[in-house]
Parts: sequence; C-alpha cells; structure tokens
Amino acid sequence: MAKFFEGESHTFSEYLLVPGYSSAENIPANVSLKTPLVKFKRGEKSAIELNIPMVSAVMQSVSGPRLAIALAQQGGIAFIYGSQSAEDEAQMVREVKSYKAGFVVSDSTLTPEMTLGDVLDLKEKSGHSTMPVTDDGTSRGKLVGIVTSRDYRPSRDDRSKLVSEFMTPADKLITAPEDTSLKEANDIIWDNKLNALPIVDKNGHLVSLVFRKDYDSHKSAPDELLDDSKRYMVGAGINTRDYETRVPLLVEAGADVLCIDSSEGYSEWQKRTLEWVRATYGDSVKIGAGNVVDAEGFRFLAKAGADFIKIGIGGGSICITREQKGIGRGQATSVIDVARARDEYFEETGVYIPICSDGGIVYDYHMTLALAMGSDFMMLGRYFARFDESPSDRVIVNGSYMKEYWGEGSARARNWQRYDLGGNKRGLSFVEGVDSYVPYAGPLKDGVEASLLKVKSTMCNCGALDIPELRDKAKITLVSSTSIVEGGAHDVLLKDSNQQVSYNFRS
Ligand code: RVP
Repeated sequence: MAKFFEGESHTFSEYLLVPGYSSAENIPANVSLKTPLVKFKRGEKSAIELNIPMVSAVMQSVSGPRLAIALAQQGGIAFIYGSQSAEDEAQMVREVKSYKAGFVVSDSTLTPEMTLGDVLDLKEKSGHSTMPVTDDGTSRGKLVGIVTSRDYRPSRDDRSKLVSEFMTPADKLITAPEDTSLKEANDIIWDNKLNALPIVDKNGHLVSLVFRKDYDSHKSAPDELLDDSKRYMVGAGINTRDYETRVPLLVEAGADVLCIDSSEGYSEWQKRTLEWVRATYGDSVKIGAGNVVDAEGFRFLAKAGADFIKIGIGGGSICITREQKGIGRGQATSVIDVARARDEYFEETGVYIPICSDGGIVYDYHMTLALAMGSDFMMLGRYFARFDESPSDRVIVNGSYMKEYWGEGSARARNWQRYDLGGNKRGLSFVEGVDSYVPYAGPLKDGVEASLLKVKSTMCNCGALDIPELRDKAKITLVSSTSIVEGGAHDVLLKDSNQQVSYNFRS
C-alpha cells in the first residue's frame, strides 16, 4: 500500500509570519545572519560559518568566478557549476582563490583588430565600459592599449572603426608592476586622476586592473567570507559519476566545500559518492548532498555522511521536474519536515547537520520564511542570475534589460551527469528544465543588501536578533487565497502602472 502524507504540501507564498514583540533592541543593525554551513557536534562550532544565509546555485547561468567573488564579499558562498570539464571547473576555483581583492581579471578584453561595433556589443553584454586591449585578446595577453567610453562617440563614429585607431596605446598609459599593493595602486590612481590602473608583469603582459570604485567597495565589505589565508571562500559542484577524478582536482585547486548536484538525493549513487569522499579524505573535505524532501531522505544522507543536506525537488523557477515526472513536494512543507528530522537527529546523535532550502525563493520574505521554518541557509538560482556578476549575457528584450537563465536540466545545459538514471553523453533523454530570461537587476551587492535589509526587518518584527532566535520565536500562519489578494495593493487604481511593476517586482 502506498504511503500517503497527511495534509497538503505547501509552498512559501501560502504562509505569513505573525509579528511577535519587538523591543528597542530589535533594529536591523543589531541582527546577525551568521549561520553554519557544515555539520558540527553539540557544543562545538561549524568549521565554516556563513555571514549571510545565501549560497548560489550549482548552475552554468549562475555560479562562475565573478559571482563567487561578489557573493563571498557579501558573506555568502557560491558553488561553481560542475557541468563542465573538471579541469575548467578547477581553474574557476583557482581564479576565486587567487583573487586579490581589488585586482580585477578582465573578462571583456579586446584585440586591436576588433571594431567599435564589437566594443559596443561587448559593452552592452557585459556592462563594462573600460576594456583592456591585448595582442591576443586574452586577459593575460601583452597589453597594447585600453578603451574607455571617453575614446569614442557612438553617435558619430563609424562602427567599423578599428580599436587600434581610437584606443589609448600602451606607451601612453600609466601601468604598475605585479607586486604593487592595493594601497599603492590606489595612490597612483588618485595622484594621476585615473579610473583604472592596469597591472602588468615584467614582460608587459596584463595581470589585472585596479578600479577606483573597487577599492572603495572593498573597504565597505565588512561581512566578507575569507579562509584562514584571507582568500575568498568558494564551493564547487560535483556529480555522482566522475567524482574520483573531479574531486581531487577541485580539492587541489582550493575548493572550501563541495556539493553533489542532483535533482534526486535519496539514492545509492549519492551514498557511494559520500563514502568515497570520506574514505579518501576523512573529514577534511566538506561535502553537501541532496536534494531530498522528507525526513526519510534526510536520514539517509545524514547516515551516509553528508556535511549539509539540500531540500527541494521541482520548486526551482526553471524546473519542470514535477510536470515531467510527477515527483516533488511543496517547498515549505519539505523544509518544515526536514527541519524536524534534523532536530530529532541532533537530539539523538549530538550532530547538527545544517539544511539548505534550494529553489523556489521568489520574494525576499520567502527567505525569512525558509529560515523561520528551520532552514539554515538558502540556495538561489534565479535570484543571482539577474545580477551583473552572473556568467550569462545581458540582452534587451521588449525594450528592457534581461539576463539569460537556463536550468541544468535544460537542453541548453546538457548536464547529463546530473541524472543518475537516464542521462548519457549524447544528451538527456528528456528535459527537466527550461531556458529563460530574468529581469536584469544591477550589481549583486546592491540587490543582496536590499533583500537582507528586508529579512532583518522582518526578524525584528518577530523579536529575533539571530536565526536560531527567529526559529524559536516565529509564529507562522497559512493564508487563504483571498488573503493573498488582500496582501497586495487592491481595490485602488494605481496612478502609475510602473509602480505596480516595481511594487510587485520579484527580487
Ligand atoms: P531558483 O532559485 O528557483 O531559480 O531555483 C534554483 C534551483 O533549481 C537550483 O539550485 C537547482 O536545485 C534547481 N535546478 C537547476 N536546474 C534545474 C532544472 O533544469 N530542472 N533545476
């Protein structure tokens, strides 16, 4: 006889928080969002604590090195996507680990033979207006010049004009050598009224650029997530197929934590992968597993040795697993169920295994609900895909800036390794994800700050100054569909229809 779960399975939008008492202490500035990333024993601390409860999805359209750096600067961690060769993934990890704060490796590099048209297209896609020019067009090529928006007039100049004709050539540029400190670079920038300073090695090859604005932003990153050597922390996705070759490369590259990326975690394949990592590295390599949606799945992965466990099947914005296969569970119900299992497991064993709500966060308050329901942190895809730093292109659709966002189970990602059951090298036997656009949302820093201010404010309304206190004090209610209508602007005619858009804008 099949097992029937009692009650319906619900999603975040069907819940609200009922305010508790807030004292004068309860102001956002006093709220801490610190949270454990990996398991720990009673009375001990997690070996890795996030400063904000956000991690980025293991996806091609979300987690590249640029986003990883930007997220670590805010206090969270990115999981570099595993649907690429192990060597390329390890190289991305190395890029994050070798990043010197304030020194930017350009991903918009030109050759002298390119045209103004190419420059404008690249500017449109990347949002960058300062682009180095190298002999071979790579970010480590010989520096031959630099292009900024002051070098051309898009309305007057011919699009076929060559970069070599309007760039500032290297012999007219102020550059600095590799061993320049950030402070020295900044002094050079100020003394010479520069916007960007190229750093070059002794052979004149480009190493990085220091921007005036980055120096400022580095100074204002009090939550940044650093390892013992003051490098940014970064995670990496793996699969249950090639872990014996992939994991050693990622560990050597310096990945701080790994995560098995799969739509279904309650499987022998995940157990084998976890056991192999433990047998090879003991506890020194941290690894999360998932995804599961009930207590049984949690216990299975807990016993198999996972350092954290991800929750969620079919709730991702680009995910059509529920439609295709009819498996999954409402995200809120899954989190509530698994959080209970985590607490029981902690009572029984004295081992606390953090859980992560993965997918389906649409409004900022969904994050607060996920935390209140017991999630230790959240994994987000769509949310991060919208920012400047995500790897996908920025495009104009119907007059608005958009970023591309595609699922790992889409035909575009061709991530056959994510599917233990059905994938093969020629592609997926059927798709479980879509390819889409999401509204462009500017720099990650601004978006995350705005979202977390809302989370902190709601926590204050619940009388909580940290995540465990929120969990203890939160009063959560289910809402009817008509009370959801009541919660938005209703029965009024909005003066400005854009207001409706920005008011309803999903972050
Ligand atoms: P969202 O944040 O709602 O965009 O969801 C992101 C999550 O969706 C990922 O972390 C992953 O668990 C899931 N995903 C990624 N690709 C696919 C798919 O193609 N079905 N699903």
